[in-house]
Amino acid sequence: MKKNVTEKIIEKHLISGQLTAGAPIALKIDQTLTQDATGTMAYLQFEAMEVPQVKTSLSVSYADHNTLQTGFENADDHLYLQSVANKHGIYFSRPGNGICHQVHLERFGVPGQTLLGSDSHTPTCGGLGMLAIGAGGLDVAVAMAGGAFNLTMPEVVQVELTGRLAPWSTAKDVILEVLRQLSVKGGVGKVIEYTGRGAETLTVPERATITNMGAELGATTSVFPSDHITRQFLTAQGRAEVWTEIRPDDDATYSKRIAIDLAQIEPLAAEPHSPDAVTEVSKLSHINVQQVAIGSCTNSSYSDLMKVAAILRNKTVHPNVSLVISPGSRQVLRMLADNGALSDLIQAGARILESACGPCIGMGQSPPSGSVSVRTFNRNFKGRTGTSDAGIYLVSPETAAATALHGHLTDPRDLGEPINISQPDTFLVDDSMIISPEKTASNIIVKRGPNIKPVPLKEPLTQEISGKVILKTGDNITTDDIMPAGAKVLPLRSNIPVISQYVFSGLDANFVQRAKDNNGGVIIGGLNYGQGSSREHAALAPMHLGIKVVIAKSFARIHKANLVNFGILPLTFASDNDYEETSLDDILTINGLKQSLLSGDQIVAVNTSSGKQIKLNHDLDKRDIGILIAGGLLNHTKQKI
Ligand code: MIC
Ligand code: SF4
Repeated sequence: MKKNVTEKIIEKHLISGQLTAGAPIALKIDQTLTQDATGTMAYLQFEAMEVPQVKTSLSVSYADHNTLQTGFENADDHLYLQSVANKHGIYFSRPGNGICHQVHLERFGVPGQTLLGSDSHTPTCGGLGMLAIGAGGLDVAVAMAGGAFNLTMPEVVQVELTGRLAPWSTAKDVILEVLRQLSVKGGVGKVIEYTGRGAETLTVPERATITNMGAELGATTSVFPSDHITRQFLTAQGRAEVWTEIRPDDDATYSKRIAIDLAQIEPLAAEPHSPDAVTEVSKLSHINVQQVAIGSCTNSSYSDLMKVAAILRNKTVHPNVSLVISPGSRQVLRMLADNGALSDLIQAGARILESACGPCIGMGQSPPSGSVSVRTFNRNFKGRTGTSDAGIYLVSPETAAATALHGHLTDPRDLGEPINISQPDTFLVDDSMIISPEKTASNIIVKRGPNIKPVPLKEPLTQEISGKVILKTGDNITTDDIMPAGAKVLPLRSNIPVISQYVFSGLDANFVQRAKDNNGGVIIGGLNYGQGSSREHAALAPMHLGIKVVIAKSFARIHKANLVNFGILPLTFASDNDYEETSLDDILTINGLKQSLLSGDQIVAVNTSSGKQIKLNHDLDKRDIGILIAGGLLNHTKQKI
């Protein structure tokens, strides 16, 4: 059979199942990554499995999100992460070394291997020809313990690239175009595979920008072939030996084909408040801008920032704009420092932040009230910056730099002569901020600060579930809505009882009180419920508040898996009418639930307020049902042992 890149990698890692879209499959995981905001929970769960050393070929723990120390919590978490990594055979990338996805691309990614990361932008390494998937921390913990990763065999969509990008058009504009065409739910259940002669004109960091932001399509992952461009990049990183060629067979088949002529791509922007609200930058020049933020795992490579430096050289940032720049890695920052580009940025008035996620996750640099912030990041969900009435536009580094100079959204083509930055023959390689684990680790003491609390467990599923509807939402609810991040809440990631007090706080300030008054309850959601991040806190914290079931029109992949992992039932409405007719404060009762799940019978909820019956569906497989009945994956694993 002719195979595409995705099928080739999956086939090599298949533990069970078949390459038929929609079927449950289990994959062997070669590498894992975690970051500090999801890592503490992942390692607490890994410790509970009592496996002395990780069983992957490589596991790396990064500290990149929680880098503002306004209290002891983040610093304590970093000590925990460093010591637990040291004990269990995990590399630790110290704070300041860079954003997990950028560093992993530079230093660890291997074409043809699988990578599971507790962060939704793990697909960044798809730019190297890896099958790189984002998941909840518990799934990553299981993979570190040697377990398989279970998922639904995705459909593979081909995006065939032809032509070459015009001057001032960028890889960011390519993924924004794909988002415009497919929307934030268009990738659910799919892998987006890029092919064609156009792909060969893109460098690995450009490809990584595209695969990174494929997360915003809701896709399982995105992938490019591994070719001579991949080999050049790995050689320049001093890692030529890990390169292998992986290309789709001629006549490989795909479930759908999208054709994009790179030459037709214009500078684009995602308007507030969704990454798929895409329009041409040239139509937005009337919008005045108060903040520009350049960086994040999408757009902070060496060439991205070199272009920004070249645009800003010998100029000054517009007086009404605050420009902040967070380089993606210490490698990038040092190279800019060594060749003088950092000086150009500083001279122009850029505020240089450390190599970390920073403003992208609301760790500082919230924009002013009612302002416009233009960012090179991947998410512009309302309130994610920490300023709920700010409008965020997502653009390329070139558009961001042009905008910083002019004070209004600016098409970079207005800058005139294009800038050419060639890929370096060698990157500056310095792994001294990556700590290798001890070989004899049994006597290492894991440091646990007072904010680090055990992972709560749930009771097994009961035959009957009954609860009040305590929230009804619209479509595309994000995990930022469910479990906000930002400088205030992120330090609480290791303490579920405390962080639970913030569930839905940006959307409905009374939600937590209603959950407490009603002993939990039911959440009603629209389409694509739980889009965005991989944070399992968006399931764990509602579980702690007693939420038993979420009934939505449809779910985002990672969030649905997290709900199952923590014993919350993800059910869907058989008819959209029932969504319309279910209201806040209705009492819903599902009888014979366990029985229906096991037998495959229709699940029916009775709305005791109206007397109406509501037919509910699910696409849970046997394993998911076993996990839900046990009250979550931790209970399920314990029972098995
Ligand atoms: C994000 O971009 O939202 C995050 C913060 O990186 C999350 C992970 C988290 O919430 O810790 C993600 O994308 O998975
Ligand atoms: Fe960090 Fe932002 Fe990337 Fe998430 S999207 S990993 S917060 S840089």
